[in-house]
Amino acid sequence: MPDPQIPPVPWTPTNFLALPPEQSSLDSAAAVLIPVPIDNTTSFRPGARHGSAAIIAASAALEDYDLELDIDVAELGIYTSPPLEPHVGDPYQMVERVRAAVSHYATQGSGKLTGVIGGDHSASIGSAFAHLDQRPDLSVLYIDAHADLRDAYQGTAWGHGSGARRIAERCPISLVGVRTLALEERQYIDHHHIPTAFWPPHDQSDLDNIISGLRSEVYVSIDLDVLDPAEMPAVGTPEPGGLRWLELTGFLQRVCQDRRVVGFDVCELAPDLGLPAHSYTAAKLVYKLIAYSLALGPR
Ligand SMILES: [Mn+2]
Repeated sequence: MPDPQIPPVPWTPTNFLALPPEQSSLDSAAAVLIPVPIDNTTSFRPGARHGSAAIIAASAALEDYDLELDIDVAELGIYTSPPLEPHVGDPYQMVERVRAAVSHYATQGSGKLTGVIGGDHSASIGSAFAHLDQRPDLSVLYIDAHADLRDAYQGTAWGHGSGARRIAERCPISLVGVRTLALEERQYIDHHHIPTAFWPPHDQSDLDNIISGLRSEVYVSIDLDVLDPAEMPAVGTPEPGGLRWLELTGFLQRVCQDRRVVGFDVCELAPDLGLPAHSYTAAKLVYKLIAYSLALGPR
């Protein structure tokens, strides 16, 4: 029996959004987050291995109440898994490790929205594959400053420069935000008719066409470098001329209203390359994606 003379100790939970057990247990959660602290395939500036921990730490400062949607996001229930152990011997083994972790939670019928917090963007491959294993009719929406369509880069076919290519070999993929790419990638887009909204878009219809081309169930992969470096410099490969925060969240809101988002990843935060505000921005993007998917979308 607790001693009524001793007040309960107010521990701060260390999960996403610092939720108490009743809002963060796996049973009660509508969303699952899996931290994947890897950056061994990063090609320019490393540091994304610290991204997931920084996002979870920053998320403690987010308000549970979301003004835009007028809902309490904590009430949705969010379970944060322990961080996945990196495999640094072979990038393909890491893909398989992410695939196994996501499959563990995203089983058919669980109904839970399953998200990966990177880590470098190679985490998207295993995560998307896990969903595709169970939902072969999925579309993948790949939001990134880069096309990630190289067949291989720096000696591996399973690194962060080839994520969209590996996914495109298995299912329809649409790209948004691309503003730099190799000739090989440009030719792949043209030859395979990959729907792509380059940035800046020609007009609003570019994004309308991306959404209308998506199947009813969608996996969303976000490389934070799609944002303009003015708002998100804490990434390994910053690229000028990107989306602003309101452009990205406005687009995601439309996607989540029109399609059933079943899984996602948010990758490439390298917190030591930016300010605390940038980790907070990344945490808020994860929060918005969960809220839009669960509160707005068909489920
Ligand atoms: Mn990128």
